[in-house]
Amino acid sequence: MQMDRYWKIVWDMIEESDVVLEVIDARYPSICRSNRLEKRVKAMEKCNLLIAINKSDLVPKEHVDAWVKWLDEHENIKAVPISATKRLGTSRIRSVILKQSRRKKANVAVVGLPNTGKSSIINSLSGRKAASVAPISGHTKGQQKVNISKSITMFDTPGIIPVKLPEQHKHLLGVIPITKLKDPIGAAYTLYIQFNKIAPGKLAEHYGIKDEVNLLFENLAIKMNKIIKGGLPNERAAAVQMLRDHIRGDIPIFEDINSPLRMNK
Ligand SMILES: Nc1nc2c(ncn2[C@@H]2O[C@H](COP(=O)(O)OP(=O)(O)OP(=O)(O)O)[C@@H](O)[C@H]2O)c(=O)[nH]1
Ligand SMILES: [Mg+2]
Repeated sequence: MQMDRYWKIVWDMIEESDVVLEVIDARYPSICRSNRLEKRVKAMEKCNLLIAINKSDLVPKEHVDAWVKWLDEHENIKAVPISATKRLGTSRIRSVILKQSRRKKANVAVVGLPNTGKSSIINSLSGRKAASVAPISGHTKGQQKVNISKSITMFDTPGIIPVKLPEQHKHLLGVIPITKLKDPIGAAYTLYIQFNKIAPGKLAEHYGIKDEVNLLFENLAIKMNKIIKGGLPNERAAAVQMLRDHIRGDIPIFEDINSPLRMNK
Protein backbone atom coordinates (compact mmCIF):
# COMPACT_ATOMS: atom_id res chain seq x y z
CA MET A 1 0.00 0.00 0.00
CA GLN A 2 1.14 3.53 -0.79
CA MET A 3 2.07 5.74 2.18
CA ASP A 4 -0.38 8.45 1.12
CA ARG A 5 -3.26 6.04 0.90
CA TYR A 6 -2.37 4.56 4.26
CA TRP A 7 -2.27 7.91 6.03
CA LYS A 8 -5.57 8.94 4.41
CA ILE A 9 -7.22 5.80 5.84
CA VAL A 10 -5.71 6.53 9.26
CA TRP A 11 -6.59 10.25 9.34
CA ASP A 12 -10.17 9.59 8.17
CA MET A 13 -10.56 6.95 10.81
CA ILE A 14 -9.14 9.11 13.57
CA GLU A 15 -11.69 11.81 12.79
CA GLU A 16 -14.39 9.30 13.78
CA SER A 17 -12.52 7.97 16.83
CA ASP A 18 -12.62 8.76 20.52
CA VAL A 19 -9.42 6.89 21.28
CA VAL A 20 -6.40 6.02 19.14
CA LEU A 21 -4.74 2.86 20.39
CA GLU A 22 -1.13 2.86 19.22
CA VAL A 23 0.20 -0.69 19.47
CA ILE A 24 3.92 -1.10 20.15
CA ASP A 25 6.18 -4.11 20.74
CA ALA A 26 7.23 -4.37 24.40
CA ARG A 27 10.71 -5.50 23.34
CA TYR A 28 11.49 -2.30 21.39
CA PRO A 29 9.17 0.53 22.49
CA SER A 30 11.37 3.40 21.28
CA ILE A 31 11.46 2.33 17.64
CA CYS A 32 7.78 1.44 17.28
CA ARG A 33 6.22 4.81 17.97
CA SER A 34 5.01 7.12 15.23
CA ASN A 35 5.81 10.75 15.84
CA ARG A 36 3.51 11.83 13.02
CA LEU A 37 0.55 9.95 14.42
CA GLU A 38 1.10 10.97 18.03
CA LYS A 39 1.47 14.67 17.19
CA ARG A 40 -1.74 14.70 15.22
CA VAL A 41 -3.74 12.89 17.89
CA LYS A 42 -2.38 15.06 20.69
CA ALA A 43 -3.53 18.15 18.78
CA MET A 44 -7.07 16.81 18.53
CA GLU A 45 -9.69 17.84 21.01
CA LYS A 46 -12.11 14.98 20.77
CA CYS A 47 -9.65 12.13 20.56
CA ASN A 48 -7.17 10.70 23.08
CA LEU A 49 -4.00 8.72 22.56
CA LEU A 50 -3.44 5.45 24.40
CA ILE A 51 -0.40 3.20 23.91
CA ALA A 52 -0.76 -0.58 24.19
CA ILE A 53 2.62 -2.12 25.07
CA ASN A 54 1.88 -5.50 23.52
CA LYS A 55 3.84 -8.80 23.66
CA SER A 56 4.62 -7.98 27.28
CA ASP A 57 4.81 -11.74 27.88
CA LEU A 58 8.21 -11.59 26.13
CA VAL A 59 9.87 -9.23 28.62
CA PRO A 60 10.19 -8.95 32.42
CA LYS A 61 7.42 -7.06 34.17
CA GLU A 62 9.86 -4.41 35.51
CA HIS A 63 10.83 -3.54 31.95
CA VAL A 64 7.24 -2.82 30.88
CA ASP A 65 6.45 -0.99 34.10
CA ALA A 66 9.49 1.24 33.56
CA TRP A 67 8.25 2.19 30.07
CA VAL A 68 4.74 2.94 31.37
CA LYS A 69 6.24 5.23 34.01
CA TRP A 70 8.60 6.90 31.53
CA LEU A 71 5.81 7.63 29.03
CA ASP A 72 3.66 9.09 31.78
CA GLU A 73 6.38 11.22 33.34
CA HIS A 74 8.19 12.42 30.21
CA GLU A 75 5.47 12.63 27.62
CA ASN A 76 2.24 12.61 29.57
CA ILE A 77 1.03 9.61 27.57
CA LYS A 78 -1.07 6.88 29.11
CA ALA A 79 0.24 3.39 28.34
CA VAL A 80 -1.09 -0.04 29.27
CA PRO A 81 0.88 -3.31 29.15
CA ILE A 82 -0.88 -6.16 27.42
CA SER A 83 -0.25 -9.61 26.04
CA ALA A 84 -2.80 -10.36 23.36
CA THR A 85 -1.81 -14.00 23.01
CA LYS A 86 -1.66 -14.70 26.76
CA ARG A 87 -4.72 -12.53 27.36
CA LEU A 88 -3.05 -10.43 30.03
CA GLY A 89 -4.15 -6.86 30.63
CA THR A 90 -7.29 -7.16 28.52
CA SER A 91 -9.84 -6.07 31.15
CA ARG A 92 -7.54 -3.22 32.17
CA ILE A 93 -7.25 -1.95 28.63
CA ARG A 94 -11.02 -2.04 28.22
CA SER A 95 -11.56 0.08 31.30
CA VAL A 96 -8.79 2.53 30.37
CA ILE A 97 -10.30 2.94 26.89
CA LEU A 98 -13.63 3.87 28.42
CA LYS A 99 -11.93 6.33 30.78
CA GLN A 100 -10.01 7.93 27.91
CA SER A 101 -13.13 8.28 25.79
CA ARG A 102 -15.18 11.43 26.09
CA ARG A 103 -18.33 9.58 25.12
CA LYS A 104 -19.95 6.60 26.78
CA LYS A 105 -19.46 4.67 23.58
CA ALA A 106 -15.89 4.54 22.31
CA ASN A 107 -14.74 4.22 18.73
CA VAL A 108 -11.15 3.02 18.86
CA ALA A 109 -8.70 3.21 15.96
CA VAL A 110 -6.03 0.53 16.36
CA VAL A 111 -2.82 1.58 14.64
CA GLY A 112 0.86 0.64 14.66
CA LEU A 113 3.69 -0.92 12.69
CA PRO A 114 3.19 -4.28 10.97
CA ASN A 115 3.34 -7.34 13.20
CA THR A 116 2.96 -5.49 16.52
CA GLY A 117 -0.22 -7.44 17.25
CA LYS A 118 -3.06 -5.04 16.36
CA SER A 119 -5.37 -7.77 15.06
CA SER A 120 -4.42 -10.07 17.95
CA ILE A 121 -5.40 -7.40 20.50
CA ILE A 122 -8.78 -6.94 18.81
CA ASN A 123 -9.34 -10.69 18.93
CA SER A 124 -8.35 -11.05 22.56
CA LEU A 125 -10.65 -8.17 23.52
CA SER A 126 -13.57 -9.43 21.49
CA GLY A 127 -13.08 -13.03 22.64
CA ARG A 128 -13.31 -14.38 19.12
CA LYS A 129 -11.31 -14.48 15.92
CA ALA A 130 -12.82 -11.34 14.47
CA ALA A 131 -9.61 -10.09 12.87
CA SER A 132 -7.17 -12.18 10.89
CA VAL A 133 -3.73 -12.75 12.47
CA ALA A 134 -0.44 -14.05 11.03
CA PRO A 135 3.26 -14.11 11.92
CA ILE A 136 3.80 -12.35 8.61
CA SER A 137 3.91 -8.58 8.55
CA GLY A 138 1.51 -6.76 6.25
CA HIS A 139 -1.15 -9.36 6.95
CA THR A 140 -4.13 -7.06 7.45
CA LYS A 141 -4.92 -5.42 4.12
CA GLY A 142 -7.84 -3.08 4.65
CA GLN A 143 -9.66 -1.45 7.49
CA GLN A 144 -12.01 -3.66 9.52
CA LYS A 145 -14.66 -2.78 12.09
CA VAL A 146 -15.15 -5.08 15.09
CA ASN A 147 -17.66 -4.66 17.91
CA ILE A 148 -15.89 -5.50 21.17
CA SER A 149 -18.81 -4.82 23.50
CA LYS A 150 -21.87 -2.60 23.69
CA SER A 151 -19.62 0.32 24.48
CA ILE A 152 -16.45 -0.33 22.44
CA THR A 153 -16.02 -0.58 18.67
CA MET A 154 -12.55 -1.10 17.26
CA PHE A 155 -11.15 -0.45 13.81
CA ASP A 156 -8.29 -2.68 12.71
CA THR A 157 -5.84 -1.18 10.24
CA PRO A 158 -2.98 -2.50 8.14
CA GLY A 159 0.49 -1.79 9.50
CA ILE A 160 2.82 0.06 7.20
CA ILE A 161 6.60 0.38 7.26
CA PRO A 162 7.62 4.06 7.48
CA VAL A 163 10.04 5.14 4.75
CA LYS A 164 12.46 6.40 7.38
CA LEU A 165 12.58 3.22 9.48
CA PRO A 166 16.27 2.19 9.46
CA GLU A 167 17.15 -1.21 7.99
CA GLN A 168 18.39 -2.62 11.29
CA HIS A 169 15.17 -1.66 13.05
CA LYS A 170 13.12 -3.36 10.34
CA HIS A 171 14.83 -6.62 11.22
CA LEU A 172 14.41 -6.13 14.96
CA LEU A 173 10.70 -5.60 14.44
CA GLY A 174 10.38 -8.36 11.85
CA VAL A 175 8.40 -6.11 9.53
CA ILE A 176 9.75 -7.70 6.34
CA PRO A 177 8.32 -11.18 5.77
CA ILE A 178 11.17 -13.73 5.74
CA THR A 179 10.04 -15.12 2.39
CA LYS A 180 10.46 -11.68 0.86
CA LEU A 181 14.05 -11.24 2.05
CA LYS A 182 16.49 -11.42 -0.86
CA ASP A 183 19.43 -11.94 1.47
CA PRO A 184 18.37 -13.74 4.68
CA ILE A 185 21.99 -14.18 5.79
CA GLY A 186 22.53 -10.41 5.50
CA ALA A 187 19.30 -9.75 7.43
CA ALA A 188 20.23 -12.23 10.17
CA TYR A 189 23.71 -10.73 10.37
CA THR A 190 22.25 -7.23 10.79
CA LEU A 191 20.00 -8.60 13.52
CA TYR A 192 22.97 -10.25 15.24
CA ILE A 193 24.88 -6.93 15.25
CA GLN A 194 21.85 -5.18 16.76
CA PHE A 195 21.44 -7.88 19.38
CA ASN A 196 25.08 -7.62 20.33
CA LYS A 197 24.73 -3.86 20.74
CA ILE A 198 21.74 -4.29 23.02
CA ALA A 199 23.01 -7.31 24.98
CA PRO A 200 26.56 -8.38 24.05
CA GLY A 201 27.02 -12.14 23.71
CA LYS A 202 23.39 -12.92 24.52
CA LEU A 203 22.46 -14.38 21.14
CA ALA A 204 25.39 -16.82 21.19
CA GLU A 205 24.52 -17.73 24.76
CA HIS A 206 20.89 -18.33 23.75
CA TYR A 207 21.93 -20.85 21.09
CA GLY A 208 24.82 -22.29 23.09
CA ILE A 209 27.50 -21.37 20.53
CA LYS A 210 30.74 -19.41 20.67
CA ASP A 211 30.31 -15.71 19.90
CA GLU A 212 32.50 -15.63 16.77
CA VAL A 213 31.28 -13.16 14.20
CA ASN A 214 33.05 -14.79 11.24
CA LEU A 215 31.76 -18.24 12.08
CA LEU A 216 28.31 -17.23 13.32
CA PHE A 217 26.18 -19.00 10.71
CA GLU A 218 28.52 -21.95 10.45
CA ASN A 219 28.35 -22.46 14.21
CA LEU A 220 24.58 -21.94 14.21
CA ALA A 221 24.06 -24.42 11.36
CA ILE A 222 26.08 -27.10 13.16
CA LYS A 223 24.21 -26.46 16.41
CA MET A 224 20.84 -26.57 14.60
CA ASN A 225 21.91 -29.66 12.67
CA LYS A 226 21.32 -27.94 9.35
CA ILE A 227 23.80 -29.74 7.15
CA ILE A 228 23.82 -30.04 3.37
CA LYS A 229 25.11 -32.90 1.28
CA GLY A 230 28.82 -33.42 1.79
CA GLY A 231 28.51 -32.49 5.45
CA LEU A 232 28.76 -28.74 4.94
CA PRO A 233 26.84 -26.43 7.30
CA ASN A 234 23.78 -24.87 5.64
CA GLU A 235 24.35 -21.26 6.66
CA ARG A 236 21.33 -19.92 4.82
CA ALA A 237 18.98 -22.35 6.58
CA ALA A 238 20.52 -21.39 9.93
CA ALA A 239 20.02 -17.69 9.19
CA VAL A 240 16.37 -18.26 8.23
CA GLN A 241 15.80 -20.29 11.40
CA MET A 242 17.32 -17.52 13.53
CA LEU A 243 15.02 -14.94 11.89
CA ARG A 244 12.02 -17.23 12.48
CA ASP A 245 12.93 -17.78 16.13
CA HIS A 246 13.17 -14.04 16.55
CA ILE A 247 9.76 -13.35 14.95
CA ARG A 248 8.21 -16.00 17.16
CA GLY A 249 9.64 -14.17 20.17
CA ASP A 250 11.90 -17.05 21.20
CA ILE A 251 15.07 -14.98 21.58
CA PRO A 252 15.01 -13.16 24.94
CA ILE A 253 16.63 -9.88 23.90
CA PHE A 254 14.99 -6.48 24.36
CA GLU A 255 16.09 -2.86 24.43
CA ASP A 256 17.29 -1.26 27.63
CA ILE A 257 15.22 1.75 28.66
CA ASN A 258 18.42 3.43 29.86
CA SER A 259 19.97 3.29 26.38
CA PRO A 260 17.03 3.34 23.98
CA LEU A 261 17.56 2.45 20.33
CA ARG A 262 16.03 5.75 19.25
CA MET A 263 16.73 8.86 21.28
CA ASN A 264 14.67 11.48 19.48
CA LYS A 265 11.30 10.83 18.09
N1 LIG B 1 4.36 -13.42 22.15
C1 LIG B 1 3.36 -12.68 21.67
N2 LIG B 1 3.08 -12.71 20.35
C2 LIG B 1 2.07 -11.93 19.91
C3 LIG B 1 1.29 -11.12 20.77
N3 LIG B 1 0.36 -10.47 20.03
C4 LIG B 1 0.55 -10.87 18.74
N4 LIG B 1 1.57 -11.75 18.68
C5 LIG B 1 2.06 -12.43 17.46
O1 LIG B 1 2.56 -11.46 16.55
C6 LIG B 1 2.26 -11.81 15.20
C7 LIG B 1 1.54 -10.67 14.50
O2 LIG B 1 0.24 -10.52 15.04
P1 LIG B 1 -0.93 -9.74 14.28
O3 LIG B 1 -2.05 -9.57 15.26
O4 LIG B 1 -1.23 -10.35 12.96
O5 LIG B 1 -0.20 -8.33 14.06
P2 LIG B 1 -0.73 -7.04 13.26
O6 LIG B 1 -0.19 -5.84 13.98
O7 LIG B 1 -2.21 -7.11 13.09
O8 LIG B 1 0.05 -7.21 11.87
P3 LIG B 1 -0.30 -6.57 10.42
O9 LIG B 1 -1.73 -6.88 10.11
O10 LIG B 1 0.67 -7.27 9.54
O11 LIG B 1 -0.01 -5.11 10.51
C8 LIG B 1 1.44 -13.12 15.27
O12 LIG B 1 2.31 -14.21 15.08
C9 LIG B 1 0.90 -13.09 16.69
O13 LIG B 1 0.64 -14.39 17.20
C10 LIG B 1 1.60 -11.14 22.18
O14 LIG B 1 1.00 -10.47 23.03
N5 LIG B 1 2.65 -11.94 22.55
MG1 LIG C 1 -3.30 -7.18 11.38
